Amino acid sequence: MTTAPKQPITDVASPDTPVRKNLIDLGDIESLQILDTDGVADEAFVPRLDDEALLRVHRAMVLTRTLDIRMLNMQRQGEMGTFAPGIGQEATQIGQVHPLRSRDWFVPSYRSFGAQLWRGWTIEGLMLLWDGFFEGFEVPAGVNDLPFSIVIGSQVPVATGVAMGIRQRREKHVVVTNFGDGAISQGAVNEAFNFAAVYKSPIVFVVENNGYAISMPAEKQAATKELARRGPGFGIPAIRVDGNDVLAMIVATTEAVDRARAGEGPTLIEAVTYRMGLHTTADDPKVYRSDDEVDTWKPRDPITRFEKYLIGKGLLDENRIQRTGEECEQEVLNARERFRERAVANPREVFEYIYDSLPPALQQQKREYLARLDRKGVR
Ligand SMILES: Cc1ncc(C[n+]2csc(CCOP(=O)(O)OP(=O)(O)O)c2C)c(N)n1
Ligand SMILES: [Mg+2]
Repeated sequence: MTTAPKQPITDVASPDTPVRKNLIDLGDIESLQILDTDGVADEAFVPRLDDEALLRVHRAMVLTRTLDIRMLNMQRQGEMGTFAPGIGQEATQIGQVHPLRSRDWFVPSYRSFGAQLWRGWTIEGLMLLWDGFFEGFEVPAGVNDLPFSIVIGSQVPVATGVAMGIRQRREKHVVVTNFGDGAISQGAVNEAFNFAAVYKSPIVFVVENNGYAISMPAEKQAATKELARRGPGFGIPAIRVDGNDVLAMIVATTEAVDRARAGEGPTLIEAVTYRMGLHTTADDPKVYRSDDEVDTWKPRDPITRFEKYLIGKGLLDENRIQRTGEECEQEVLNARERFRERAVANPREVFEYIYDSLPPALQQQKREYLARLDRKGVR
């Protein structure tokens, strides 16, 4: 599929090994890396983006991380519900939606802040959503995305159905859907692969191999280390991409989206990345992985790596990096104010919206609950 010659990418199991020296023999599976850990690009493969577009990608990654960190603080202070941080996966996130047009479809899993922000979801909307307000699920005007799914892999057959519909209606839209190294074990995901391939559906499957499904390491999840290998068995061309290299993600996704739009069917992109932080705010990864392991991934941080590249091109310097960080922080804080204005819970609503008429047992619970609120003086 890609016209680029094969590029080695680092073996996931040995992240401390210098990137270009650690070849993996993938046989018929192509792999792609453009930026090395020093931020030096293989210019032959760099996507054609002007300076402004490159800086926009950088800012989007910084904003994503800023939001993640701020929301973690809010959660620890009791102002946010449980959520799934994506620290370390920013390049995978921005790269996978970069080539999409507004009327294309993005059908995400729950760890997709970066991609959703790029698609136009608002920061306060995402905050509302993760704080349990249904208003946060409203899809932004102008895009065709679906809200994320927390039921592992369940969004993948839905996304495939959307893509099959697009083809049946002879539309030119494309679907990108993402899911994890754990989700790829789900039967429904594999059924979706088969449907997509047989019906040549315009869909790009992005499996974000971040090393873990909660505490389950990827090497215990699947006997095949390279998840991209799942593609060819279904008749789906696949590529293994360095998911911490935003340029490689953009190139791979652009080619896959172009193929889909041209009627050539699905592609599977394995984005090899690492979840630097918690699975969710309810998780403590220290119980199942060492700090040393996490440290080995720090030199591959997708943001600092891209910054090194942009500094080398003369587009960024330390001052500008600092300014971008401060601007993103301010943007998130402003959104937090708007979130606070809207995040006013009405505890009397908890029995609404699910049943048209409540079953007797729930009617009883509702009466008891409302009486309790009355007793406590909760309005
Ligand atoms: C059907 C289903 N089973 C179990 C869970 C509990 N669960 C939540 S996240 C998760 C792990 C998913 O790992 P992966 O697919 O690698 O995605 P990641 O969280 O790493 O992004 C599990 C088992 C769930 N949400 N849905
Ligand atoms: Mg995972």
